[in-house]
Amino acid sequence: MKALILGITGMDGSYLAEQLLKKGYEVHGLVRRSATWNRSNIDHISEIYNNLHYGDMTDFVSIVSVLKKVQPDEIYNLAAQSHVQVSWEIPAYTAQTTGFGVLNLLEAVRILGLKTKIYQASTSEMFSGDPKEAPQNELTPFNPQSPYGLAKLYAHEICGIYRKAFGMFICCGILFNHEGERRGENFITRKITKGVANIVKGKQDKIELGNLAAKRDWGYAPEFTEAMWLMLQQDKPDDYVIATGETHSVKEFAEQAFKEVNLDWKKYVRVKEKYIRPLEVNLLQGDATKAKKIGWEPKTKFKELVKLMVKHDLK
Ligand code: NAP
Ligand code: F7E
Repeated sequence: MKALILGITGMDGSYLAEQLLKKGYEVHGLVRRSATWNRSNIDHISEIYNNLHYGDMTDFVSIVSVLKKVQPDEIYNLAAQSHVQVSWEIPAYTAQTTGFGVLNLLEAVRILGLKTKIYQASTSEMFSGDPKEAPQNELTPFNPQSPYGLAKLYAHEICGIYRKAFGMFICCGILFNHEGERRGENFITRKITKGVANIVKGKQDKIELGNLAAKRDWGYAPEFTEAMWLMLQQDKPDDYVIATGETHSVKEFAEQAFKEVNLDWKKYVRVKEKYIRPLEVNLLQGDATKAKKIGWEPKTKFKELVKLMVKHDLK
């Protein structure tokens, strides 16, 4: 089996590449040209050195060219401008990459006449986060609160339309927040765990954060990337919520992370206006009952997740 991972240099892409190689796949990846090295998450995976192809989701020609060359059995589209707050600063670019880029991919597969199965990385940011709607499942109405959420909703809906219209095998995983040792350092969990480690090492004296009240359903990324693969192994394509079912506030995450090193979070955390978003998704808590039916269940829960991330950053 041959898989192509779009977004292979990101957190999920790198975990998924390792997992697919273990399952015996030939793994290919799309990489962007950048002036500085952007492959630190995959540098250790020697099996894919010769299978990395330059391209960009906004560049249709490059997508067609890579697909024609690789002819994959499965495509995992994890490529996106994935930062919600940044999407307020570059809304048009976010729409082009995270939204319209997916249309480029679907059209390329369709025009080339490939029978490739496609996984699309949908997100809980397509929900409003209104506490009255929690826990959210596959039937909860979408109502995004950011340019990122809206771009992902376009991608999600166009996948559904191509699945119905052209019989394409496309699965969308509506994944709730998932974190890990390779999480980008400007997402809240890693910002906190890295900050805690830096405070212990004497490299930083405080952590500046935005909304401490927002609640998220945080899981462990390698378990979530396993769910992506599982979806594509089913007889029929479908959409699935992937989540732990637990919800915790940003404040609770900070409190727990500082507890790991016996420090009081209140002495080190400051609220800074610039990290508060124009609109917020207040409460996310996923109901992954449907995914359970295909054999997926979360294993790592909140405290264990905080512990493993703090431990990693203390090294
Ligand atoms: P990430 O670490 O930010 O990785 C994003 C990947 O997309 C990187 O490899 C990046 O390449 C690539 N990329 C960005 N713009 C691109 C473009 N125009 N063309 C080609 N590649 C591009 O994201 P992640 O946390 O692993 O998440 C994976 C996917 O799941 C994303 O689509 C994200 O939106 C979605 N998602 C994430 C979560 C979560 O909690 N992590 C939850 C739900 C959905 P560079 O390295 O070159 O920047
Ligand atoms: O924020 C609050 C912030 O940036 C989580 C992406 O992977 O998951 C991620 O999106 C919460 C929000 O993730 C800071 O306001 C407070 O309520 O870690 P985050 P996100 O926005 O939930 C979804 C499912 C995705 O699909 C996305 O790709 O934390 N918060 N203070 C802060 N957040 C950040 N980043 N920085 C702060 O200082």
